[in-house]
Amino acid sequence: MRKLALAHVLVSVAAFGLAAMMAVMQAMSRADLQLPARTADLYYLSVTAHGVLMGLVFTTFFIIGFGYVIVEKVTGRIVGKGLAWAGFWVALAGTLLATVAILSGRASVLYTFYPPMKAHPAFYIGAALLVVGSWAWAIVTLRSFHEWRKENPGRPAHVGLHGMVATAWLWLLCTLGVAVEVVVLLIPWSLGWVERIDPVLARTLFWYFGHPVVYFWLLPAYVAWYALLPRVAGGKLFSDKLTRMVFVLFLILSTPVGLHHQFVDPGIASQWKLFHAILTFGILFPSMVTAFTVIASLELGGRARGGRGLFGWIFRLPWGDPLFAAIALAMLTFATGGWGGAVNAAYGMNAMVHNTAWVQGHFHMTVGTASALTFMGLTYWLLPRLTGRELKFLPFAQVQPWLWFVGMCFFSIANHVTGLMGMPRRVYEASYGGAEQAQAWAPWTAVSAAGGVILFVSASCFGLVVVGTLLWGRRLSELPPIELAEPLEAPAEEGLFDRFGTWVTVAVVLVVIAYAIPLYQLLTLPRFGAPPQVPF
Ligand code: HAS
Repeated sequence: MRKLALAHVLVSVAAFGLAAMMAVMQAMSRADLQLPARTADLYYLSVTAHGVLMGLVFTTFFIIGFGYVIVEKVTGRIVGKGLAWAGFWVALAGTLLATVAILSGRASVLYTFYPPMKAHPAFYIGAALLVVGSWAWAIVTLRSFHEWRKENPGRPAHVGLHGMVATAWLWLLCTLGVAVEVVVLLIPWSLGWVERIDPVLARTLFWYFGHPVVYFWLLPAYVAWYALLPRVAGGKLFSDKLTRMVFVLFLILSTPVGLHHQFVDPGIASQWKLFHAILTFGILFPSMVTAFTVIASLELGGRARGGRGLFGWIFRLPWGDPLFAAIALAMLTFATGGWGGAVNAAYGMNAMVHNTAWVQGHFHMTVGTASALTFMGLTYWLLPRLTGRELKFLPFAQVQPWLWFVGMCFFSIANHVTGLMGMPRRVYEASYGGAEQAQAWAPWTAVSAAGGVILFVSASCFGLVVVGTLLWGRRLSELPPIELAEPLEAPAEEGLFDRFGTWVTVAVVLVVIAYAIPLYQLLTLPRFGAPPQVPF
């Protein structure tokens, strides 16, 4: 398993490194700094590469690698290693295909690849292969869980595995949307087999996938927050039952909410947008429960370490441990970014922030920190356990999460503010044609650029520790143990939230209720479709 997990983690780190180099250029470009060779086509090539490599490659490969570690730890095996490796190579081939298409300037369609902007067919075929390869991970995870459950009837799986199983089911359910969009609509259209494409139908299928994918990014981070962090903090998991409820709520609510990305889209009845908005507020709840449960677990640890008074326990927590610091700062950042999601979800307020810099502020605090910073901290924890080498340049690993936190505060807060001031997202021309209103944004975009530079320094520290460990890490006489947190009260037997068959059925029914009629209405409208528009 170690080689399989390590292969995925290393691909994720490579994708992160390439994407981080693009990011610092973008942040400075948005501040209207006249960088050498700064052109519109290079900017959109870079934003596409950054979004795809960070949002779709770094996350997916890391989640799969971490997932195999959790599955093996709890069940004692990986059922279907051949399929797991086949999935890795298919996903890697797809990633390379799409990346070459992007870097060659023939797929500057951003990570959401909205048609009628058209990329080279290799981009869409690569994306499809990445998804198909990831399905192998989901099947291997579910098979391993199933085999373990047959041998342990009635015994509840550790919450770490429970969370990864919920993630695997969620992933299989939500990727159906993007698979249909790419294989049925985009690939034939990009090959010229069909002349026109329906942009709203493509967007609807994309966002069927596009919001639940954020919980594919978040839930493995939550697995680390619930199944590792309490033990690292020196305590126990405050509530095993609440944890299982959280993962089940994400499984059933993550997918039937995608229309909240399309509040301003034509062709979709507002009643259905409102229904998705209501369910979106439902999905705030499991994260609020997470905040409560994880903080309570940390308090148990802090007090076990001698913490006194109302907040004294916070200072007793192991802030010198890179894994702990990364996750704790990721959570703090997510507290802000997550509530920004509630603003996004509010039908009225969304009209103010949609397609503004506010949204990029939101997702750099969520996927860019809640998930990404947790994954960087986990990388420090995984490398010695997968390579048998001691973490190299530990001080850099200790300071890197703080640099990320500070840099992200600069970057994201500035983008939230300029978003509220009306600054659009995804716009290359940073002087906005000299518009007077844009002058007010300039000081904030300078703060955002400074944040981008600090983030790049942090990413460089992360890369230095990873490469240093692989090349020069001292060989350990034995592998550090993989120790999962124990709950305050261990459940004696499986309960309501362990019945995945029931909850997957509920999830599918909710998806049908939320999407069948809007899609039917869309398909029965008179639709004309759009010819391809090749950017640059
Ligand atoms: Fe979002 C747009 C709504 C969560 C990512 N989101 C995006 C986009 C991305 C994204 C990538 O309703 C842009 C897509 C694009 O390119 O157009 N989002 C939400 C809501 C939530 C949410 C309601 N988003 C996420 C997560 C993401 C993510 C998670 C990635 C991982 N989002 C939206 C909406 C839009 C949107 C609309 C469309 C906007 C538009 O119009 O374009 C919720 O799930 C958030 C719930 C979270 C909380 C916070 C709980 C706090 C916790 C930590 C507390 C811990 C502490 C511990 C304080 C309520 C769990 C500290 C203690 C110590 C001792 C350290």
